[in-house]
Amino acid sequence: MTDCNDNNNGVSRRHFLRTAAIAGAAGAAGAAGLGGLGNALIPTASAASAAKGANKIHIAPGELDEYYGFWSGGHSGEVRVLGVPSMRELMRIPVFNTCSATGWGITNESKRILGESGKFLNGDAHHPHISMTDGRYDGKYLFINDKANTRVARIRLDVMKTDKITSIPNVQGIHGLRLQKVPYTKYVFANGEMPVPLINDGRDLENTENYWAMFSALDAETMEVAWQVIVDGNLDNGDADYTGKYFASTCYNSEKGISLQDTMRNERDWVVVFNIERIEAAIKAGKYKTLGDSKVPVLDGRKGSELTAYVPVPKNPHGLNTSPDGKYFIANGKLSPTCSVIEIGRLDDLFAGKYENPRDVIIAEPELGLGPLHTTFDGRGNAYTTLFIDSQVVKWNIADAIKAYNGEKVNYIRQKLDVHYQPGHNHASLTESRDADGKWLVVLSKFSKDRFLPVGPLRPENDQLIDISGEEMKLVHDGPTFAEPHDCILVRRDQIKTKKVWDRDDPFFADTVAQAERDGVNLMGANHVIRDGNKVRVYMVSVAPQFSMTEFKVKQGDEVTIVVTNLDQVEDLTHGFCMVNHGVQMEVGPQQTASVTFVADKPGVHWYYCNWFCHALHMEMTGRMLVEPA
Ligand code: K7E
Ligand code: CUA
Ligand code: CA
Repeated sequence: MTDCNDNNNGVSRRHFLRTAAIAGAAGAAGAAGLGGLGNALIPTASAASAAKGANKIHIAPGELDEYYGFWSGGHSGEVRVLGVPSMRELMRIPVFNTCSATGWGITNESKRILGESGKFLNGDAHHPHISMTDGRYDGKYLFINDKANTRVARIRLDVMKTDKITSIPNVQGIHGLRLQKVPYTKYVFANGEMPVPLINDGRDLENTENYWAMFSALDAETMEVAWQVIVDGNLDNGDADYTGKYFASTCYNSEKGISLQDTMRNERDWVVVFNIERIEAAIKAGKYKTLGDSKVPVLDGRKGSELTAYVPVPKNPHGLNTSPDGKYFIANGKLSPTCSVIEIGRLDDLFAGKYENPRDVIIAEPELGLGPLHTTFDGRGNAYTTLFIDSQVVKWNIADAIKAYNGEKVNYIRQKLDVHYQPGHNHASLTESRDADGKWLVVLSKFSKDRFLPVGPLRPENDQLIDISGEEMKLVHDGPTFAEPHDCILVRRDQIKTKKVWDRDDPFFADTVAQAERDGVNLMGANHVIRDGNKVRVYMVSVAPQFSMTEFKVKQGDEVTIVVTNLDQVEDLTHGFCMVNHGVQMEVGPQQTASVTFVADKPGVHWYYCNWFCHALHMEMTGRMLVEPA
């Protein structure tokens, strides 16, 4: 029989998956690996009992969702916008990728934003986070990291377009990315994951003792790197607190190992806590240096520095999450079946040197199951941790976990729910803000296996929606996704305010408007063909279903810039411009100006057409470029 008829055999398939995952991890870990991992024998609530949730999941045709969800696109390099709870995909926002539909990476406006790094056609977007004011989402920006090419990008949420991309110097592989929550998002914090020589120009290749990782802070408005701090080990995931004073990050490679085995040698790695106040004071006092060509001030936060504190936790931790009540940093154990709960209220004393053992700031270390990766919160004192190896989400009570750590006999585990399969991140509605409302939980499962129609060897992932509004978690939806959202963020729909048409003075195309002014061209008016040596700028407007210019003539070898301004003011009336056989395609939204530059290298007749469906006569929305032979 086929896989699909195997439904009542779910238990044994799950068992197989779990065994395979453990075997895989243990094989990688070698003998020292997972042998000592605690038990996972706590009763499991069945996914099959997930019939009715208290929340309404079905969003009827024409109804709107309660939440925006922003999904990172992983190594597709983009960001995706979903409606939650329907899990309908609403939009894709190209960031580190090239987009055929919108012309991201092709248009002049996008190339200016991509800058020099636009030569890279790939990206690896992991962690989307929304700017905050006083610990609440303010809906202004979404920031996201690029692990692949060491960048951080910003998306304007009013138009849902990427508007800044910064390449981070002195580090390799930006992984963890989080924002300052309080008093507002002044800084974007970015973790450099892979240690490299301080000046990485080939002079020092082999001496791994001299490889270092750094913590970077970007100014959220200018997107310039404000400062960096050198750390011991490496940096994985982190989060900021609700006072604005502290940021904490996990380190899985305290060994500064080069091989997998090396990185698992130590029984403990650590959480490093950054003292933002002290870092800012040190910058002000000029106690920094710069490295190589970079002008970014770099501070030394290695062990012994007063800028950082290193708190040992079980080996190779992964996620780090701040509870929405502002009380705890929770480090997820990964190779340890535990989470380590750090009381943020003790950090002042830790930095004042009042603890002999830095682990005294840990006030609970609950045993949760195999492979805890990320934790999220319902705002009611419960935490939800993904268990990668167990393919489960465990709901546990933080206050009870603290009691248990203090020797009381309490069961802090509230429920374990099977998810399908191997979950990475999970994310509860509004969980990174003071407004955590405990309604929905999204679990981003890395494998879908048998949950969907088979589509060849490459399968979708499975983002599952779980109703957490009641005592019991209830699985309500399977959501296949293409490679590879790592993480998502859910925000109430009233917290995002979008524009329906572009403002004519929008900075997104201000450079193109400035060029038109220099050319004496009124972008809203007549056609112009401006020749400037062998550069030709062609200005036209679009009104459905026509381009104002239906032909223009250039010479072979000319560098042609097409500037299209969409005069339509109608909501949702986007035009496009595609020059056939020239690799040129772009979106031109209502009241937007967009431009693209290419070389007219082939003599002859070349048609252009509108590629966004705009009118009954959309097919007829065309024109010709006539290229005279050189
Ligand atoms: Cu995949 Cu947040 Cu990059 Cu964990 S990370 S799973
Ligand atoms: Cu204009 Cu299609
Ligand atoms: Ca380690």
